[in-house]
Amino acid sequence: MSRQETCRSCGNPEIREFLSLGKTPLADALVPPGTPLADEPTYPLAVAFCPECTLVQVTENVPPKVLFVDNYLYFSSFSPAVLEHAQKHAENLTSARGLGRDSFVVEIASNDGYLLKNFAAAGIPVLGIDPAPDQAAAAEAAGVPTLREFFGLELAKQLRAEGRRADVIIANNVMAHVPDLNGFVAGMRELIADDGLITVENPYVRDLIEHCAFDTIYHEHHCYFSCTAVDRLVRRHGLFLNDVEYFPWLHGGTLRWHIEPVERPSARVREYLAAEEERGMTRFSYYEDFGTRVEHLRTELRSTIESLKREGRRIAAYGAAAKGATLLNYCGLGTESIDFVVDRNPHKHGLLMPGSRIPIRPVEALLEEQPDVVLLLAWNFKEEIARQQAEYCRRGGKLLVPVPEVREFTPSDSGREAVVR
Ligand code: JHZ
Repeated sequence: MSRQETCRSCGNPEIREFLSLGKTPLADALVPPGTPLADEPTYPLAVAFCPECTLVQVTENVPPKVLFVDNYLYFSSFSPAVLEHAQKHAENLTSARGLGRDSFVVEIASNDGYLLKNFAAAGIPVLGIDPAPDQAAAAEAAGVPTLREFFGLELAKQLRAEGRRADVIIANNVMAHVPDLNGFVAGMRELIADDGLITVENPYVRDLIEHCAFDTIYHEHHCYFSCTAVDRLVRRHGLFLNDVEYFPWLHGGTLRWHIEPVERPSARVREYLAAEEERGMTRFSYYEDFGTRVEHLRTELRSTIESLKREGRRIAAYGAAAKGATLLNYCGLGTESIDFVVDRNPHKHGLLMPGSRIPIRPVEALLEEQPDVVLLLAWNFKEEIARQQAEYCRRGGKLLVPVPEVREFTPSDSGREAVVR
């Protein structure tokens, strides 16, 4: 556990803090019942902006083993929408890059093999890299050879010394998760073939700020990226940001960056970089009032929950998500207002949400108990959950989304936030 005094990307000692969410437990560290409170450590959770390279970052470092080996129950395969997104990505890469039996595709943080299994099924050689033991075992069972390691320069050098260079490296929701950002990118440069392609996905910091998605901030997420921050980061390692795709529905707004050892930026990348400058995202003032907006959202959510409780309503929540832990802890919501949380992932059942200690149950509990209101902690999957919970809603149940504002969500809602460019 240590405080980050300098920028994780460019080393600037003058990073400027703009948000503090107080001290929170680790968002994915679900708690076995009966655990004494003293055994659940909390850590300061604050966010800063680097005026040099524009990177937004948390200011505390929790050791990666504590985050991703000891306390990690996230399995990528529990969302059909994520699986479909991964399958399309594999198909597009296979045809765009002409991948075949002589190619080599590496995924960093390959989790349970949700993505690489598509290449493997097409006979394309793959290697997953993931330190989380249960997820790696699930990947192996799905036909995805997996190295149970953290990725960085050292591992990349080792693979290269064995004569392995990747035609494609995929890094989805992992570049934000590494404390040593430069070591991670240097590792990708080491491993990628000179004519290879790296694709990196992460939630877009613009959506985080503009949609007030403060709950996506937790210790696992060391960084929150813009195109400008990615561009400056990868250049330092002889890599170039050449294209970008936007998925507004994925995790509240996700960018996929295309990064290569040669510089050939698309018109789209240039537009994104110019738009970020124009919007002010490269300056501190863009982030300055975020803390106040987050406080307003907390007040709004607390007063909605309090008035529902005054009316005698029973409230449950959907999604034992990491972001749910941030939301519940920051808003001070616990078992006095929320009876239980449901989740599809059986590894989470029987455990308690960190800090708030709300019990986690299978999704079927919603129809068994028919609470009046379900707070969608996994609001990023609201359409999918609403479709799946049509019967609960038909019986009069209400779905409540907390972000970007507190409101009821009905299955007929398109629910998709406008694409802000
Ligand atoms: P979900 C994850 O964050 C983890 P989390 C990670 N740290 C990351 O970077 C971000 O995503 C981007 C369940 N579920 O994905 C599954 C259902 O029960 O929003 C999960 O436990 N039924 C790598 O943890 C939880 O909800 C469903 O129908 O905040 C959702 O977690 C669906 C779709 C999901 O993220």
